[in-house]
Amino acid sequence: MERALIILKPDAVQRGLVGPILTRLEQRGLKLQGLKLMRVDEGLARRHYAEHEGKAFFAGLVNYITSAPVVVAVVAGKSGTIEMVRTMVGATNPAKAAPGTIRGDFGVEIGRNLIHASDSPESGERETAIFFQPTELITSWDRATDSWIYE
Ligand code: IDP
Ligand code: MG
Repeated sequence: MERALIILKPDAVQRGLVGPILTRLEQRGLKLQGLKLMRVDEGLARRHYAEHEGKAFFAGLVNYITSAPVVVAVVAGKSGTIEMVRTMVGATNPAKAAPGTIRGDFGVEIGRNLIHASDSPESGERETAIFFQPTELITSWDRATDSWIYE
């Protein structure tokens, strides 16, 4: 089992792309474990993007992610889910992202690239814990049917 934290960034929410993007993830077969609309404050943004602190784009990135509401989701699936989601998301720079990917179909600016997705199982767990309380997540895995149990 693997899970990724997804953030539909302010531009995705403002442009009305929450439905189309979540649809792609759901249609692929991923299961939603958590989902909410929220505002990210500066402390949360800095914690989430700690690995990028000191980089030239860091201040702009924090500004962007805190500028308006986002939708955060946790999507889960079998081993390999993170890599699959990253492939669906596409390259960081939408201008260079392949057609058929989320960034490659909906975006053009690296500073407005629509979506965040965890890049490893470890970051999936770390980022999920930053954005969701355990009680906000549906997490029971049914070994018999190899699928999530929704309560
Ligand atoms: P990722 O989102 O594809 O994993 P990262 O390298 O982890 O890309 O960068 C995190 C986020 O920082 C990107 O999604 C994008 O919003 C922003 N970012 C990365 N590089 C640049 C840049 O060169 N200019 C502006 N923003 C950038
Ligand atoms: Mg990243």
